[in-house]
Amino acid sequence: MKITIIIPTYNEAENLPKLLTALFDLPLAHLNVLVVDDNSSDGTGQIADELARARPNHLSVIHRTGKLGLGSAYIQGFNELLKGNSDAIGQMDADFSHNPRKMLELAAALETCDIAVGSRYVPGGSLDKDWPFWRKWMSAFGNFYARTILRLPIRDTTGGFRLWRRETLAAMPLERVRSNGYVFQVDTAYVAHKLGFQFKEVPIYFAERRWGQSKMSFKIQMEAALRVWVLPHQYRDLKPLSK
Ligand SMILES: Nc1nc2c(ncn2[C@@H]2O[C@H](COP(=O)(O)OP(=O)(O)O)[C@@H](O)[C@H]2O)c(=O)[nH]1
Ligand SMILES: [Mg+2]
Repeated sequence: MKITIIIPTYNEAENLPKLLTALFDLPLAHLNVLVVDDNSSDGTGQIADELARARPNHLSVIHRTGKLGLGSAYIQGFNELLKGNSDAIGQMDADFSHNPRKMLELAAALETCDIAVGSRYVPGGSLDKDWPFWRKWMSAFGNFYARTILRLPIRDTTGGFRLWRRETLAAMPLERVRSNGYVFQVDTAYVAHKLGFQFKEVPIYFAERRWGQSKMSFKIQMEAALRVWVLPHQYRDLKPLSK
């Protein structure tokens, strides 16, 4: 199975080289990475280019003009990879919140489902042990909110650690996805669910980022809170695909 992982980056110069080393050390025979960098001011894009020169067949980089958002970075990455020959397409953050070794478990889970999801909210999953109570509560509430309103069959709806079968993404109307912040994860899970695709959740420990700053903002949270109510209307025409 040829897996390509998309890593969106915005100011991840410290994290990206270490993460790529960890990923390419995994015992996965055919692993590629696509970095989508939004013209980071800390030089992440140039660092990615240098690393790509060292691994021309396994690492490629898309450079965008500025901070255009996580959702649009993934959509651009998905569209690019759907032109190629990857069997599975992954998503993960650049900041080590997602343990690269868990990609092995996601890959194993994908054998028997359409989308494997790294999950903080199934037994065995958890949030950073040093997070204050209010942060844990906000995260849990956001998940409960989206999952309940949209009747999603997964516990972790906002996480960004996933592995998709190529055919699943190819069947999705990606050009209709408008969510750009972390609600993008909810949006794509909702579309996949409405089309009848099957998920499997793999428990993960979500660690706080080791270097750099979070790009989470009040604006991104408001987008999420409101968009959850718009999605059922936006996708009211979607029906399970007959397999
Ligand atoms: N290309 C791109 N990447 C982004 C953008 N916003 C966040 N990211 C990346 O998305 C991932 C998750 O963002 P992060 O700030 O860690 O979010 P948090 O974990 O919720 O605080 C990281 O790899 C970021 O570098 C963006 O606008 N464009
Ligand atoms: Mg993070």
